[in-house]
Amino acid sequence: MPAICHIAFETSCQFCYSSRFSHYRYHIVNITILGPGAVGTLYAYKLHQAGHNVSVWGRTATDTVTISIDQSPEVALANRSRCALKQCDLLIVTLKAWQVEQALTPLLSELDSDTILLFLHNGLGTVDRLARLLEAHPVLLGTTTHGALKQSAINVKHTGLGQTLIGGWNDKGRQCKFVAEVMNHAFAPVKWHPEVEVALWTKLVINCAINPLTAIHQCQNGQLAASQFSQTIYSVIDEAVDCANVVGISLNREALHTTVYDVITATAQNYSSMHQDIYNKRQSEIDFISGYLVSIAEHHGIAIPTNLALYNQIKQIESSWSSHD
Ligand code: KPL
Repeated sequence: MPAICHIAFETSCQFCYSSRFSHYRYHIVNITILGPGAVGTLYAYKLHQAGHNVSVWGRTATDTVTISIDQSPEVALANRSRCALKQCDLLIVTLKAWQVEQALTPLLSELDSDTILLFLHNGLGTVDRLARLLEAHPVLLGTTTHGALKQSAINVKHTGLGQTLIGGWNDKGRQCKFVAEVMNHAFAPVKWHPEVEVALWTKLVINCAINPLTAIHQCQNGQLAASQFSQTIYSVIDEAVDCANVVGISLNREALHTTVYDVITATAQNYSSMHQDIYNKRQSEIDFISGYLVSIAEHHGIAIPTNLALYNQIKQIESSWSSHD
């Protein structure tokens, strides 16, 4: 049983996660990172440095993996340890959105129902697909603006200091505000967002505007500031706001236009994650970015021609690899 439960029983609280925090802060927390890519490795390293008991669940079949950030010393973490999984208080899912369902489903039966799950990836829709399987767990969603680049199998470069916002997806998750403090202690700033869906939708709109265009035009984010893209970017945002409204998320169009252009400027030298995926002929997260809007639009009978066209273009590029390679 995870350590968090012992703490709860010691304090005889009634399934109230938040009241555990004052005790939790002084305990080592068992954390597993599912998907130790660039962002996952960054968190694994920082949480380990802060004294938590961190393991990873990666693709390699080795019992341990060695990681390092920038020039810092290497650390070895347990990998694919079923024992660590059973003891896990917090499972942070940093896989690509399209990998989540397949990778997480077989692991869920190994977890204690008190294990907190935090989903930290681009795009939306993964948790909806797993909703029934997740209902016993406290579930959190998050978004981060940290920049990270995997330089080798073991080293990750922290390319840009960002912030992480997390919040509850279900009632049990909404009682887990203390997780933001645990994580903030390890890798500040991590903030609790009482309406995390709004933050995730904002990030979704940024990704819908930047990612497919940079992948299709094979350019850095900053090149989207050119006037030739402005009409498309404005339409992407307007259509996304219509989709958000129909599912009860209120977004401000004007504020989003400013935010998208701010991100284009702040990340001008970056190649978006979708650009990198398409460039390297890897499956992109399009189904959970523009594709998420497309599914909402279809369900509610809304026309989103610009997002649909970008979605189809990326899908076409992806399908051309299997037919020609
Ligand atoms: O999240 C990103 C991504 O590349 O996926 C942005 C914000 C567009 C930064 O590149």
